[in-house]
Amino acid sequence: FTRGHHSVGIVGAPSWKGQPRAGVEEGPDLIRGAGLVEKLKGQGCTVKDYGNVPFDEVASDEPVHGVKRPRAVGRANEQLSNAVARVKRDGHTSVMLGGDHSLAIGSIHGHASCRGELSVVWVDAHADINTPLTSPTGNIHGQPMSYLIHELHSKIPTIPNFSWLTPCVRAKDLVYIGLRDVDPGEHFILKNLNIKMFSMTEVDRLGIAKVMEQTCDHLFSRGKKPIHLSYDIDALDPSIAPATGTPVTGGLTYREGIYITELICQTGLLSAVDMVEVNPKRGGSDAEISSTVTTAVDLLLGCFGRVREGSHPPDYHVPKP
Ligand code: NNH
Ligand code: MN
Ligand code: MN
Ligand code: MN
Repeated sequence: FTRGHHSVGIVGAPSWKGQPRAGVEEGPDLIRGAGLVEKLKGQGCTVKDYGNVPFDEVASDEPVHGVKRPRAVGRANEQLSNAVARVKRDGHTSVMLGGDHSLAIGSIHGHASCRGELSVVWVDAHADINTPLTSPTGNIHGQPMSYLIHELHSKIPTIPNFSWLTPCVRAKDLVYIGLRDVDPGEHFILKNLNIKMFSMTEVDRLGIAKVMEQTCDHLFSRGKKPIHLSYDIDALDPSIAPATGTPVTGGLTYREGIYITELICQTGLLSAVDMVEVNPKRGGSDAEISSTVTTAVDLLLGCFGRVREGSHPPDYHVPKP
């Protein structure tokens, strides 16, 4: 009675080390605590929760090429890649709950290791495609796409605990939605590799319906690949999702954010989702935290068949008096 039957496998990735602000590691349990599993089941999904990945401790982790906490982030992503690969082998659509956005490295790599070439839809205020050498901060959550893109491979220096990682996404298979805070090096890369992007300017110009139409046209023009949706909660406007590490004003409305998930669900190609950067310690009040977490849950429900017009079971009958 929703759009098709979805079998969902949830992996929690409670790590903050791709950025400096504590609290984002509480994301997975907070999102579960808001009833994600129950709500997915309530809309007809089969759900298996694989729990949180038990990330290894890393003793000493000095910066390398300016990259902060490389060994912990590298090892965590290797573990996460294996966890997501298992979810995919078991036949589920993978849902990775972060944690910071550096965890997309392991999530996308694990997904690609089972399904081959992917389309990636990256919904974010930020492009997260700095190389270690263009990064203004050294935070790996601003870098994950540069490690994953074939075309950038020669620009990535050797970083400890990343030797397991090989690029698995083509520049033409990536689409950005929601950008409004892009660093100079990132902008050069986006233009140079001709990566499809819908910044907030395009969302304003076209409206979200055309943005999604053109996103699908772009991705499907070279055949249909499984979709990896990587959703940074900071894509949404801080008025709805304030509890996040780097809020940027002028973001997606709740309705635009939900519309993206409804259209991705409708493609029938959604194969993995990341929901990242929910950080309760960055919320100014309980109301701010709960609005952020509720929005994250609603976006995930939209990925798996919830539609705003409502729905009914196929055998539904209006009771006779
Ligand atoms: N572009 C900045 C950096 O590379 C900020 C990235 N912050 C994010 N990305 N929250 O989604 O550090
Ligand atoms: Mn991000
Ligand atoms: Mn972001
Ligand atoms: Mn669907």
